[in-house]
Amino acid sequence: MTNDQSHITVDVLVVGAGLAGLRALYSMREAGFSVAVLEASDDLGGVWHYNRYPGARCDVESYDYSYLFSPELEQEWRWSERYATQPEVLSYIRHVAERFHLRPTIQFNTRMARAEFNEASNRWSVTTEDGRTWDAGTLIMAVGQLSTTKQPTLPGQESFTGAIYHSAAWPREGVDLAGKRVGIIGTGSSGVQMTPLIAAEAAHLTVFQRSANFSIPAANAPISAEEDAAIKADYRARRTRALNSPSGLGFVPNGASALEASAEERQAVYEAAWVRLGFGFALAYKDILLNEASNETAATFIRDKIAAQVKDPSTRELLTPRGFPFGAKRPSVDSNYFTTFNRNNVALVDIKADPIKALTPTGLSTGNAHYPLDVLIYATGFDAFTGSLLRPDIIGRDGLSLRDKWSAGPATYLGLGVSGFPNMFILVGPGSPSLLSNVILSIEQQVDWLTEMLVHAKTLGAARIEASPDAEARWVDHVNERAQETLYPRAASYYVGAEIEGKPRVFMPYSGGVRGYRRELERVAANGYADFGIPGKASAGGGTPGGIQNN
Ligand code: N01
Repeated sequence: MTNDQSHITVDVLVVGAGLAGLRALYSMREAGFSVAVLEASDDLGGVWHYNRYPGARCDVESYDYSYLFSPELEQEWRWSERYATQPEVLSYIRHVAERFHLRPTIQFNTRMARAEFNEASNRWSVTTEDGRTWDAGTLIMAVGQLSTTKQPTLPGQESFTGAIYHSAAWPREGVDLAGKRVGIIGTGSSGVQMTPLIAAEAAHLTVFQRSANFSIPAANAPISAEEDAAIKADYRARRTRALNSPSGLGFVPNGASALEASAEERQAVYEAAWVRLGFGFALAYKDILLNEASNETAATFIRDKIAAQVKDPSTRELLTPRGFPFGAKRPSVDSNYFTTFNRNNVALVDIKADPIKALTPTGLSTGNAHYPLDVLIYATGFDAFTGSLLRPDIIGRDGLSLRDKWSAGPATYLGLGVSGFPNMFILVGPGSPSLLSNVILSIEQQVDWLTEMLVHAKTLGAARIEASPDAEARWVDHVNERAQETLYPRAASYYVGAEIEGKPRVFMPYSGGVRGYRRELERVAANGYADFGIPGKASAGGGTPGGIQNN
């Protein structure tokens, strides 16, 4: 890295110091590249730095939601619970940064404003909001898929005399909610996680619900010393299972169809999955996410479970998800969410039937009622997948901006490369397993592959790596075909861009699974990365360039 303070030259510039950016920094540095990391915040951790709301917790099991690149790290780190809290995940990330000396390379409080590809030099010129410029051979966008918050502006918001927070911009010092009348808008994973804790602390809680969603119990538990030792003794095998499972979570799908089982058998299988599997419930039968009738058996089971937890009949009905298949919209994994509505200090308001009209100085008004509030919490989610990628100006070849390129929705090759944007790569971007997978495993899979491709290109002296328009078009078709085989497109979710009005409706994550995705990465590598325009011969056994295989 050459550095005159205001103009810095590196081989690789990574944007974002969350789980993806840190892993990219580690690998690129190990491969001998000079690296800088730009981080807009004053600390690392990405979403785990920002989402500090009460109850924030990982809903993938801790031993799977952790880096697998270092067996030593695996053995050293001791998770305290099956599902780690946000503070524990953040301290894990900090530990990784210290242990592998990552922190000194990160430029904190440095937000990328613009990046432009220089066709003569085959390098990116990046400008940050503080006026510095960065010259990089490779630009890696590790900005997260759920990192640009969605905060509706309600009429009268400025008149509200209480406090307003967003779940993903929670004050670091915490918020004292004792004795307060609190409102939460949003019942996705964030709203579902915070509701029980806030209900226990606040004087009164009103949850404003637009849509009910499915939720599976987390079955969280402390990890005993014996359990920790047993997992660590077999950690490699656990990782192999995860790498070969559809979503990288290690659950092996039941090979049977839900429709082949008798009603009694199904009930027993669902009961067993319900008490232990969390997300894995969706794999209790192989076709829950593929076949509507199979899905309905799972959905009915969950609806019954919800009904059994909620005493008041109208609240029960309101909390019951209907009108879309289970799992088509990301389900939550909860701890005591539904039973919280049995408390005397908790109310549920149906804002689909009675929409919010405005905030007033003292609370929130719907068409039919006024709810006095001291604190309003937006748990309204994110501009998913593309929000953070489209925030800076990114200008590729021929003056093409990424915003224009993606005006009808994101198009990528493997979720990693974008035709017209040479030497720029996206981690866990649209078109990759990303949010349909154990994201940390997907990050590592991509980073390892990308590192090898960059080393290969360097060895050959290839200065420009760019996904061909053809390969990109084929991949976009393939992503859509795989999605159409599933029930995912049957819900208005952030998977299809439904969370933001006017956002193009495109199915964004890759639903072919982490193993299928990895096979595709391997095939592209074996072909000498020809679809990325790297000259040279394919290695033996490479198969047909461009021929995407279904796995
Ligand atoms: O956001 P969401 P989230 N007026 O988009 C409602 C990850 N995550 O922050 O469904 C009123 O899921 C919206 O209603 P509707 C995880 O991937 C992980 O909860 O659009 N309501 C919905 O109820 C998750 O999926 C963990 O009708 C409005 C809610 O707000 C993702 O982050 C924990 C509204 C938004 O739900 C996002 O979760 C938490 C409006 N204008 C989150 N706009 C882990 O455990 C939106 N809503 C790792």
